[in-house]
Amino acid sequence: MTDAQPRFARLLVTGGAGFIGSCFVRDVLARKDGTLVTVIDKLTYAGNRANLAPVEADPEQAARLRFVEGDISDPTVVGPLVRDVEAVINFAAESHVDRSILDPEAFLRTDVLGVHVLLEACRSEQERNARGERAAAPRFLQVSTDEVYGSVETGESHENDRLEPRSPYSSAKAGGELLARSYFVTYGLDVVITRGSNTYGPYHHPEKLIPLFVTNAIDDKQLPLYGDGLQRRDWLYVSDHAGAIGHVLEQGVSGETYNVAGNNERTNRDVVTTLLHQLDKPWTLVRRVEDRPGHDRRYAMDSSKLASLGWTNKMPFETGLAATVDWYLQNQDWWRSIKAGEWQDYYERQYGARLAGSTDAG
Ligand code: NAD
Ligand code: TDX
Repeated sequence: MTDAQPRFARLLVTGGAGFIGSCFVRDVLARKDGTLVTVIDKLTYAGNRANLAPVEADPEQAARLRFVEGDISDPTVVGPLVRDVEAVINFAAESHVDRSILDPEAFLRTDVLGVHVLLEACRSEQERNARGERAAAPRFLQVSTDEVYGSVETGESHENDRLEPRSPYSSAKAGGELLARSYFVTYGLDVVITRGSNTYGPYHHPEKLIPLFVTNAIDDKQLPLYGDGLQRRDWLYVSDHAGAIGHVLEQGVSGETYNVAGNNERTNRDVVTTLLHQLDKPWTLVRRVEDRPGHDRRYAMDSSKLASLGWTNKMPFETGLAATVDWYLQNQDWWRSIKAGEWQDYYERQYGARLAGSTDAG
């Protein structure tokens, strides 16, 4: 045990077998401060028990992790789990914009209705607390995204800006966080919300830009760049994102929303140039393909509110990208097994016609 005791000793982490959720779980358990973590994860195509392997390899950490395979939209599973914890951190989501364009319904089920089920379970616990049946009401942290602001052509989004989501994914995420906020306003539930920017790092599912391009490039496969590739994203290393969420969990003011920026704004072309350089692969792998419909041109957020809470990111982009590229080179079993199975159908549906009609990317 360390000296600094965390505010919450028992956590329910939803989506803890996904990319950012598993990083949060690995980092919290590695603190070795006695925190107990229950993960609920549906193990969709994006969930992977192997993401928690480092925890399960350490008996002390493994003893403090309980894994439940289940759906956050199922109140019979969620209710008893929330009863046992002091805080709920909701990472669980359908998270890929392109899949939301192909098939939006799953996004509404998990990213909106699933949030509702979790909030209702927290509200029941708040009522138990009011009856003296538990020591405190649970805190609920909703992990949201910069995409709820929509495309930001200039300047930076602030927490009170209007939400203008433009894809089924970001609209569902906006719905989920607005619902969470309404439970603070209406029922006085202890709710905090984070809006993170584009996250990258180890264990990132290969459907997303950086891991898709790194793993395709390792195999000398084509890299499908949408449109002119001059869209801009602000890149945040995964352990910085998970750390910021932990900081807001501990320090965030109830009812407040916090932007988590990366402060590493790059065009997609810049990102691809850097990762190809790190892999020593040629630009000729890159193909210009038909753009994503409704493609947001740029995201950028101001995160001085989070800074004033005492949080700063640690990882510079080029260092983080080099560590990420190295991780994909060293962990080929991890991504090659994902790229078998369901992946093949998805890849054909998303990229088959696009690559067939692709042109030189300049
Ligand atoms: P991910 O797709 O890698 O992981 C999502 C996890 O949720 C998976 O393990 C999946 O099995 C699980 N899940 C999906 N539906 C579920 C359900 N109904 N019940 C239980 N578990 C379910 O996503 P990620 O990139 O780790 O994102 C985590 C969260 O962070 C999401 O809420 C996402 O919207 C948000 N976010 C992501 C980014 C990013 O760049 N990746 C940036 C900002 C915010
Ligand atoms: O094949 C591709 N080609 C391409 O040009 C893919 C997959 C992406 N892109 C472009 C689209 C975007 O401009 O790269 C950029 C990044 O795309 P994604 O990795 O799909 O991320 P994005 O759409 O920006 O959303 C991400 O950040 C915010 C996460 O997937 C979301 O979960 C998070 O909320």
